[in-house]
Amino acid sequence: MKDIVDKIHDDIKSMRVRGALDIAIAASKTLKKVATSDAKNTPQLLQKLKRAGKKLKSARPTAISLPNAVNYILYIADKNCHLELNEFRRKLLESIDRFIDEQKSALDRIAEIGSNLIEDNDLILTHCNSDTVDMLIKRAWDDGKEIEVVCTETRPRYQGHLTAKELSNHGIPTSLIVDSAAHLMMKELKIDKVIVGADTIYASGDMINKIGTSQIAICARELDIDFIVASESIKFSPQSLLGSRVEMEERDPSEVIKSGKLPGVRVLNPAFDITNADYIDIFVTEFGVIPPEAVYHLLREKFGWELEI
Ligand code: RUB
Repeated sequence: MKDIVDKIHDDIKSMRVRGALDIAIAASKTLKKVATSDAKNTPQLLQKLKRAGKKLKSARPTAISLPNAVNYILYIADKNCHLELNEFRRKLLESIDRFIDEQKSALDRIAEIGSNLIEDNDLILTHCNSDTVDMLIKRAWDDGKEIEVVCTETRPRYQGHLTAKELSNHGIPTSLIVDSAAHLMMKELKIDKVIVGADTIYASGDMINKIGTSQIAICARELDIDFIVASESIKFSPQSLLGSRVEMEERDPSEVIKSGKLPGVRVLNPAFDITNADYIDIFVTEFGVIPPEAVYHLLREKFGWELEI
């Protein structure tokens, strides 16, 4: 049987588990399993956890939520490595459970705060598939807001279909458009708000999300449409305070062209892009609504521990 760490690594890499929050939670649950596995003593278990963490972090490079979750759990493990095995395990499992619960509460809090920003008759455009955005929109609907949603398909993997299905199953009037119709539809349908999720947010307020997000943000600015990012603080990059940048994932050309090639043509498949902070109106986080300029301060306040290790 395949080792659980290898299995979750493969699930994340192949996108059976996807979306920045879900991959962070999947990695956390996997480390929890490793924490309960056989070991002779604390140093041996710590070694196992570090090996597992390294493997999990290598599954996909762009969503900072993945290394943030793993690094946090390893930080707690390191801090408690003086404890004898059973006590070490107990402390660690408790911390992982608390960490996972915090992520779920963050999601809920963002939905609550975000719903208050939505007005009756708002026409919302979203791109890709973000659990955070889905939750926010569903909460607004449940709170009685009469809204409609336009989803972009999000080629090449069509995550927009997941969003459209989810929102429409919830009873929300939902339309689907091809990605290249975004500008025209934003103008003709008179979209009120664009709401997207995030994979990584830098201290500068620049934000990484699914490929195509940045051009939608530029269109939103041109048309004077609010551009809102809904994101848990787990997607903030503490290392960006020191100038570090994540690797931008480039996926297989076969996702774009079934055969993987067009004779004589190089097929490129970048999976993410960076939206400049200038095009972002607000971030909705579990700590409240903040402008891009406030990301720096939030990072210093909440992720000080990251910079100590
Ligand atoms: C998913 C994507 C999502 C963010 C936020 O990309 O870009 O917008 O991850 O999602 P992929 P969530 O499909 O390549 O993983 O709010 O669920 O964390």
